[in-house]
Amino acid sequence: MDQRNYQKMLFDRIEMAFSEWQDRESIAESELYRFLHTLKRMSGTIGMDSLAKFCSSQLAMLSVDNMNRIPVHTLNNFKSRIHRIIENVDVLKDSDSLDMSINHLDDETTVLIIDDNLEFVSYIKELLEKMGAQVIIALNGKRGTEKFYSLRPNFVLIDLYLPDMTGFEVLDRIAETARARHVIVAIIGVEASRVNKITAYERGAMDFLTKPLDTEVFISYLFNRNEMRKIIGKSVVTDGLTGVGNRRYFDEKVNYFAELSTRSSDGFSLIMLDIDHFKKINDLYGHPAGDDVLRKLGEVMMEEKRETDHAFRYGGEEFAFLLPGATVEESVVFIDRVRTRFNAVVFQQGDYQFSVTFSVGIASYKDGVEKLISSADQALYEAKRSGRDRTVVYNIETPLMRRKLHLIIVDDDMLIRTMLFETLSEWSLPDIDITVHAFPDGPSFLESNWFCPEEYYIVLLDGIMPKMDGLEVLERLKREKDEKNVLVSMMTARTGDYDIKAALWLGADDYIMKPFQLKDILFRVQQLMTRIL
Ligand code: GH3
Ligand code: MG
Repeated sequence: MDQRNYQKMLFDRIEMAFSEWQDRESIAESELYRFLHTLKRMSGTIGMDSLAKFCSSQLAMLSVDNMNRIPVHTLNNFKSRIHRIIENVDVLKDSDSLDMSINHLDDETTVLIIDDNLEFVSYIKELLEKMGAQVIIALNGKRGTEKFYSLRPNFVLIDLYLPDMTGFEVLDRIAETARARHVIVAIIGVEASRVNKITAYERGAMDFLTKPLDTEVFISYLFNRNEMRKIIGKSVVTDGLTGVGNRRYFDEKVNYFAELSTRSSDGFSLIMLDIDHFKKINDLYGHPAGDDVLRKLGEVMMEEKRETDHAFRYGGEEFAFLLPGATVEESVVFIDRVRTRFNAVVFQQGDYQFSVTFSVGIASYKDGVEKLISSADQALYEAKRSGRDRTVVYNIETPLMRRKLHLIIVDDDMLIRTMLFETLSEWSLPDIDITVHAFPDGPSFLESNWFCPEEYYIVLLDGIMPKMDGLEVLERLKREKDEKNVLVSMMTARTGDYDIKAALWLGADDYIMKPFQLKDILFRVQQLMTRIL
């Protein structure tokens, strides 16, 4: 459904209200207020800015608490003004994208901001998103550290004083890994004293930025560091932590082998390997212990492979082998050997000992690199789904389960719900089944038996709803289902910092301000999808 249809729905709603008032003597001022308020939100959402502006100007003169009655016949002027605006509707085209006046960062740039000053954070978030970057927010050091490891940002901006620790303590937890991954880490502080700067550099920050930030200086700083990051990235082929090939090198090699096998009859296999319950290891024993596990796995991989095989770190705790000339059967034998050795390793952490397993998906090259990777990935997903610590070989005859992504809209506003539902329902992805669900309120969603542990969820949650407030829904969701496969974006119409802050504290993964435009929502959902899948 395009914007025009939503406008039509909106016009119908306006006409419905007008004709209903027609039959009455008078209406309460509060009723008119609510009508204009809804109209303002919706017209903003679908790009009818002049109508939104008109509503704002009228709202300024009214009060929601006022029980005054307004005679209906005095509304004629008001109605004709709305009609005139509607006749000259300013349709916003989909191509009118975000403000492009500022230069673009590439869309792989992800910035993590660890700071509890919401005014600052939302300002930077908006600025960076306009420039095309992904932005992740953490309001305290603990969450910031977790997000650093799980979402692998390219930039980290850390406030000097956080509610649970200092920025320096965050540095202690991430600096080594950040360095190995060429992540740009900066401390941001109001107190740019000599001692603070020296401590920041000593403990692993690359930069010390002073608050308040000068926007222009900050933008040129970002571009400068981003260029440097890219140049370093291009020249490095090994992963700093584990010593195996990095993701960029994997991309290069897999394309090289694909090219080779189209010219000769030499096939090759891809093994994708993912550590089981790695998050628990981090949670129980700390990230340095997690890093030890990764290092050890890299070591075993390098020792077990043949000279002509290649080992890579594909993502956080996901690794890969490319085995030229190997059949899938040979690949299974090979990975069993790696598995036996790695499972036998006993990790020592203080008084605790633990061992670690991994799951594997294997596919052999047939038609294209993309297909190869998605086949191995699907097989890996099946290995996880069927119990972990095992190998699954991709087989075209027995199609494996496709990943299921659910987009859930919880909003009491029927128009917004319908609009989002219909737009999101038009989406499709090659290897993923997308289902869209819409609920009018929190309880009907929470009680709907919506969750299945092996599937993926993005919840778009309205902030203000009758029956159960959006924040309460969020709180229950995070309390009951704080899973990596459930992401929540809070759609908040409230302007006060408090609500966004409360949402982030409760664990919202993103927020979006209402009134929003459809394209903004789509952009955000797309970003969340890359985060979750
Ligand atoms: P599953 O068995 O389904 O794979 O569960 P999992 O816990 O292994 O997977 P999940 O994706 O939930 O967690 C992956 C974790 O890996 C989250 C992230 O914090 C951690 N991680 C990613 N990169 C690093 C790293 O370089 N060092 C450390 N210590 N942890 C990392
Ligand atoms: Mg894992």
